[in-house]
Amino acid sequence: MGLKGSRMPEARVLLLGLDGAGKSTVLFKLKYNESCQTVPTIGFNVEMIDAKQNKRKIVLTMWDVGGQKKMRVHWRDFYQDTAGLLFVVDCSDRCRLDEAKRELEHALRNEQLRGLPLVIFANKQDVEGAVTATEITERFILRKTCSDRDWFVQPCSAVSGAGLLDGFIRMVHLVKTSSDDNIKETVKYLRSKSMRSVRK
Ligand code: G3D
Repeated sequence: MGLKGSRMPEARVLLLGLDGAGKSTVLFKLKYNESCQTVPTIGFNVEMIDAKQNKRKIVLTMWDVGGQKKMRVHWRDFYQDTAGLLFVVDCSDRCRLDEAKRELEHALRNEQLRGLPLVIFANKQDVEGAVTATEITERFILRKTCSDRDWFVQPCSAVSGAGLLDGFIRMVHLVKTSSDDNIKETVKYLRSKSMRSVRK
């Protein structure tokens, strides 16, 4: 998606996770610093959040796609042009960790997400007995599964906001913006042109 009229470089980030993991709560807390009454996401929520990458201003367009089983088949419709993946895990729900792992692995196997940075929000850390970020790293075998990409597991509580900004900033620094790609394309084009003129 382009930002008509905006000169700021943009990166599109996909917020995925099982239903009830806390995706919408994460998104609204990050955007408005408020908790809100969420309803199951049928379709998607999208918010633009301003950020700073090094010293320049960028915009992250965050897509929160419904996590219910019937919605997961549509996740791939959102993969194109994605620059980073935020995967939210409900760490208080031990029974669904394997399901979350399976869905994450399935998404990561998609060619369109190859090599893209991944930040996992190990959410609901405020709940007693919640699985820790270290346990998520081990249970999800992330060192192996994500050996071909940058990844990070951020413990957080979307309700209190603890850890959210840290995870968000991590993503901001890992994503490539659309203008980075444009610059690379331009450099490639100029190089090929100069090579042609050298050969003449
Ligand atoms: P989803 O968008 O991934 O489907 P939601 O998930 O954001 O709708 O959150 C599902 C439920 O989990 C909500 O509670 C929400 O308040 C709760 N939740 C989200 N993040 C946290 C957290 O960090 N800690 C705790 N304790 N709860 C959280 P309800 O009761 O509205 O279903």
